[in-house]
Amino acid sequence: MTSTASDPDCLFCRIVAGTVPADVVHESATTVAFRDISPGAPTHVLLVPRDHHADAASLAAAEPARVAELVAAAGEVARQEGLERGYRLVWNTGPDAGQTVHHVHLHLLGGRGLGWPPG
Ligand code: DGP
Repeated sequence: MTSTASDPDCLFCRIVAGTVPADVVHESATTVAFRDISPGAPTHVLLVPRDHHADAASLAAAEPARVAELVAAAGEVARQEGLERGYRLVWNTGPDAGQTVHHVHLHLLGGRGLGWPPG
């Protein structure tokens, strides 16, 4: 499944619906942002569209404005979190990138110096 309003078997659709708890830090009509359960940095937030899309390219093809909304929301969360020194945005896509949840999510990482290239 690549695109549908909601997939009852999808973990992040369930977080969006509120049936799985999460530490939500930002919400809009189209976007939800919540803390990663296994943080890789002092700030590690996942930003997702409310509608189910498998990955960033699928979202960009179906609803390009949502991509910009996620990036703008990440900027708001970064301000909220005091990340004046910078932050990293990551879209893991597919198995080689380690994508484990197939509802597109933008990782926002910050709060420490981040190495490059990532592992
Ligand atoms: P990725 O590897 O890019 O698919 O990232 C999936 C992220 O989702 C990973 O960093 C851990 C996070 N995650 C997995 N299960 C849960 C959960 O139940 N709640 C929250 N808040 N995050 C989760």
